[in-house]
Amino acid sequence: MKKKVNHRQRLLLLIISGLLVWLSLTEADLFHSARMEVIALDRNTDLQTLRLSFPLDPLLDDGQKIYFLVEKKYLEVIKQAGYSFSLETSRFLTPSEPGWRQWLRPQGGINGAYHSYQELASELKTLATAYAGLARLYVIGRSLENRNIYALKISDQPGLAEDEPGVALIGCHHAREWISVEVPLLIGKHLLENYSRNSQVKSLVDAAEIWIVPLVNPDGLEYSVLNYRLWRKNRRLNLDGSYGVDLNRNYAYGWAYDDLGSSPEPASAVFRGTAPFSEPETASIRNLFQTHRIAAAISYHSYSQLILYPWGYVDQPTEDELLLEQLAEDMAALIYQVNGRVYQAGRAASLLYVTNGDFTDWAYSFYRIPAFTIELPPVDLLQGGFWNAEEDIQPIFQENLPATLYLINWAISSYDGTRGTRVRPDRFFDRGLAKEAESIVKGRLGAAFKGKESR
Ligand code: 0X9
Ligand code: ZN
Repeated sequence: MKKKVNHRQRLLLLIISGLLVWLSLTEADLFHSARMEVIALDRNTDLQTLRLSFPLDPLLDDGQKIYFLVEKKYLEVIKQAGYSFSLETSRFLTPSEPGWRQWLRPQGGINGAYHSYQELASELKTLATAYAGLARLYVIGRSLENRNIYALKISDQPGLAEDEPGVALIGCHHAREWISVEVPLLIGKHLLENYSRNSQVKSLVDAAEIWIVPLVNPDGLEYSVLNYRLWRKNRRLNLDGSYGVDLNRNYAYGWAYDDLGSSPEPASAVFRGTAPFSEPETASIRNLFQTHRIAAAISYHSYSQLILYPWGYVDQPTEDELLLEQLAEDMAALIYQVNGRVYQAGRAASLLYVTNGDFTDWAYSFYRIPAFTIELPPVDLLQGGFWNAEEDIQPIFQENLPATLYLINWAISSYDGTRGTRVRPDRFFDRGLAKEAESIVKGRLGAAFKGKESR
């Protein structure tokens, strides 16, 4: 009996000490336990071949070196393949770095002022109830783990599909980019709270249908909050046992165009999935676009302070380069006026890097609408990367507000009901896609777009 008690006590002690160790883990420990390292390579290295050969997650380009996040298990093979790199993990995640703890241990719970899936769901429900005459909450799809993908529709008659341009404001394709949930959410909140006292807001809400989709990747966000802060993809269990599809490589246009802009390797941070729209999360965005006349879109990401427009899959101009460039530059100027932060405007493939299967290439090509990726602050990893201080949520929202209102206004003033009706089959990679685009576009002209919305 005595022995048994001792055994139990020991077990309890073990559990308690285990818990204590777990609670005292810093983010750096978690980072290490996830078996990731940051490596830096000289800019002159043949990065194309390297990135084709190993799953690397680009983090930062400081002008001399390029930094990548990579699983530890690849380090030796990369070395053996003749690449020289330096290990930089400690530089990025040193608990003694000023401000570092503050990013990672915000007050108000593990994710501080940022919204988890549940917190977002209840905030959206509260808004839809409080502003029933202006907002309706729709579920446009469900994630792999069965979470709702919410879209808050803001318009003067939210229950009706009117002949008005739709504007889609989308956040969090990538789990670790928490700020990208907050910006579209706060923009939606601003429209609702200011409708009755601000004539500019009223005229935009009256004449457009604004779709706020703050969280495309709820499973990924949950994983980032609870398990691994730097998680990027969704939570698909892949055939090789690895997890995740990069949702911003899973759209149909130019999908799998090459292995540089996306990867066929399931373990890669930019794995494109097994087929276009293989993921329910991206399919929910397709669903929204198929059933509504979206005339302009912004997909919020972080970080880098950029406003990017198609093409992303090749460094070539679209037929609407001048318009896209003009809109992006106007938005950048409006952003600059608020807090003096510079967001560079440019073509995605040339200003950042090539991607294929991303949201904006698809939205532009299928619907021929202006579609932008806005990479929110900070400007680089040394300024915090994916960690934005809680106090920066408001300023980042504030600086993005006028630019977003400007795009909504543009969508209204240029709307003639035909945008999205000029798809050209010859611009598609395969005939299946061309056919799909044609039928969608025909549908967009039909009466199905007007009338009562179902939730
Ligand atoms: O890689 C992405 O999906 C986006 N950057 S992020 O760091 N937020 O992951 C950029 C997408 C924009 N498209 C291109 N650069 N082609
Ligand atoms: Zn992103």
